Formats: sequence, structure tokens, C-alpha cells
Amino acid sequence: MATALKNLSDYDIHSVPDASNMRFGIVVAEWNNDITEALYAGAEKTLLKHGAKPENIIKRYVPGTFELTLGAQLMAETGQVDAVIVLGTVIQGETRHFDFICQGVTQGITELNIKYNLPFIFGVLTTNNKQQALDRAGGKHGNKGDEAAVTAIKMIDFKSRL
Ligand code: DLZ
Repeated sequence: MATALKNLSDYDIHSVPDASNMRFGIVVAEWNNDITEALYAGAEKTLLKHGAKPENIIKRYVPGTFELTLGAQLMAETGQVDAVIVLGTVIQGETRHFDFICQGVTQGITELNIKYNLPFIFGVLTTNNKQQALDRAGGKHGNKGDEAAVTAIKMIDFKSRL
């Protein structure tokens, strides 16, 4: 998503289905937790805005973004959710660790989408610095958590209509 052109929190409210009967699992990485909590706040607020019931939103933590894949798989295997949202923030450091984490989680979440009959939504920020992450976690470019929540609702609805 080209955030320079699009605010992550802007969407057509009328295009989002009612979420009152949907169940969501949200897996949050503890690394950069000030940012990932802001992503969660955005996602939760957006789900509730579209009718999701608080008791149908399950939140769990994993240590870092690299662990989001297994966390999401374990969440899916509970059978208690219709979609899993993963929220993480990877900030470029001095080593290539950034590349390996980003590659690992991207591939991992992609594989889960294919392996399970369930939407896994990629709410992971991958930025050059902390300010870019803050800008996308409720700052001037909106909140990636909002975008992830809307995508989860739309994908559950998509599946239910097939
Ligand atoms: C080790 C590491 C580093 C350097 N940076 C981040 C980061 O920016 N964001 C994040 O979510 N996690 C980071 N981690 C932790 C890894 O995701 C993972 O938890 C560890 O490598 C242990 O598997």
C-alpha cells in the first residue's frame, strides 16, 4: 500500500460488511510494543465500529514479528476464529536481521493463507525508522491496524458468500 498516496485509515465505510457475527483472532508482537499496541487499538476500534462483539475478539501476544506465523497458526487451530490478524513492526537496523524477519513473516503468513481455509491478515509495518512506523500507527498516514481490520471483515464476508 503506497502510504504516501493513501491514508491507511481511509476507506469507504459503506463497502464494509456487518461484522456482528464474525470472530477475530489478533496476534500482537511485543517488539516495538508502543507501536504494535497502537496498531491493535486501531484494529480493535475498527472491528467494534463495524459491529464486532468484544467477546469475539481474541488478543494474544508473541515475542516478535518472526513468531507471528506460529502464533497465527496456533490461533487458527483453536477453531474459535474466522480470521487471524497479525500485528508487528519491524524497523530497519544496522544488520540484515530486518530482511530475514520481513522475509520470514511474509512467507509464513502467505503459506498460512494457502494452507488453511481462513484469512490471515498481514498487519505488519516494515519501515526504515521509528518515525515512519509512528506515522502509520495512528499518525499522519493513518493506522495499519484499521486497514487490517477492514481487510479481515471483507475476507470473512468474501468466504461466506462463495
Ligand atoms: C531480533 C529482532 C530485531 C533485531 N528487530 C525486531 C523488530 O524490529 N521487530 C520485531 O517485531 N522483532 C524484532 N526482533 C525479534 C524477532 O522478531 C524474533 O522475536 C527473534 O529473532 C527471536 O526469534
